Amino acid sequence: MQPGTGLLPLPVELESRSGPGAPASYPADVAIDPALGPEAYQLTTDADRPRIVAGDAAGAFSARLTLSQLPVGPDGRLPALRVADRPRFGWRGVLLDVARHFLGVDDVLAFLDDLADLKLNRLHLHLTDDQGWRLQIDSWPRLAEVGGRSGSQGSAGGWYSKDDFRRIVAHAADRHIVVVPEVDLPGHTNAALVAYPELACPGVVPEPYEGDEVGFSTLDTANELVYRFTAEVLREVAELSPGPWLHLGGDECLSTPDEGYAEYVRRAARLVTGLGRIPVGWHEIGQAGGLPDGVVGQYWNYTIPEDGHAARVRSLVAQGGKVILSPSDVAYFDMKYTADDLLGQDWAEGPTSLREAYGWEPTTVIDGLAETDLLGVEAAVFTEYLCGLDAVRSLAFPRLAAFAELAWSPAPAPGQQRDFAGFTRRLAGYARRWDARGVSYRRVPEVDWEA
Ligand code: TNX
Repeated sequence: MQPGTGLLPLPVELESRSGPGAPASYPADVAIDPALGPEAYQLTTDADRPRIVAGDAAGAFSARLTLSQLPVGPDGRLPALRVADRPRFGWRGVLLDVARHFLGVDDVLAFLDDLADLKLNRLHLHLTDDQGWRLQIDSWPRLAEVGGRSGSQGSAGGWYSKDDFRRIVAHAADRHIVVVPEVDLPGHTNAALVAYPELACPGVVPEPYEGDEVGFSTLDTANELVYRFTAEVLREVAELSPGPWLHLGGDECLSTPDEGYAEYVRRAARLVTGLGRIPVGWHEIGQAGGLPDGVVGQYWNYTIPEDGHAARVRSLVAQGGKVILSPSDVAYFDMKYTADDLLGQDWAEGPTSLREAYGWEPTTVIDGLAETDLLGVEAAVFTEYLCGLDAVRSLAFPRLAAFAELAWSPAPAPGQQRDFAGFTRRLAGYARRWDARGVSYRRVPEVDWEA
């Protein structure tokens, strides 16, 4: 038993396949039965040796995780129980913004361990923005070498070599997490324009940027060189990314003319499908017609949409697209917890409490969508003001645990709410795992942490 925690040893102390967060070799009898469905599992602990039947390898991974999280009695024995479990949503994602404040590879690997322990399965890496470009691109080397030098608030910057990026992807894959790389285009491109001013509109002289404004930068969508740039960058990103999705951004292009925006997004999305990948973009891309079938839109406006936003999502679905929901008033964990906080933003309808992070219902956000239009949900941690892993974690946790439960568990019965009091009791127990691994989290007053 883990001393003092009342829990089984963490995966870190098991004979795990590849280090912390990978409970891959916890002793159990495992069988795969595809009839159970993707990610589903059954776990039975009434005999000497736990038994697992899983729909696939991801389900078996989740089963082992559940096993490693069971409380053991004073005699060191597991409780006898039978769990039949499956996730509500196949896409349970987190966006990590490494463009504003860069995070080194080891920090990203540690964050992946945090996500895996909550059965989250997508890491959306926001790799480029006005403040910095964070990935080596051989055909356009100044992107990293020059665009990688800057960061928010005068931070040092940095960038991932291709080997760095492969390490992140492999560590994620060992935990059944798919990395979704985002190259934010054609806006949010100031760092790229500093590296290659010929991609900017005539007369624009880009300078490194450390602030938190958005919408001021754009590639020149009337310049054919921009399309060659886009094709070469996306090709290299695809080569590094075995997952099915490539995120091309498309948000807040306030300086891009509407027609140029629509043409650019259409062409960039086609480039992605030409690389054998599924294009993902922020929900604004729905305003461009002619998007490829199966395109994915990520919704970032509020749980009660402002004018025009829901229409773009519906337009995307009408073109054969699917939706990921990231309502910023409940799932952006770079927001403050309370108005008194010093750290965090508040533009998304004010602070976001743990209760708000837990209490929303995905199917009611955009009128006219069926649950089958939803690929899933994603939380976000943007980092204009978050420097380093501890800051990211203390804004993400415990809200990300609330999000993970909402992403995994069945919808509450009609007219019912999720049981917040029950969640906070379970959370107090779960937090011992964060304590044991030294993960920073906010001890919000809604939870009795000593219970
Ligand atoms: C909005 S929501 C952004 C990001 C910022 C974030 C800060 C969206 C698609 N873009 O550029 O970093 O707010 O909370």
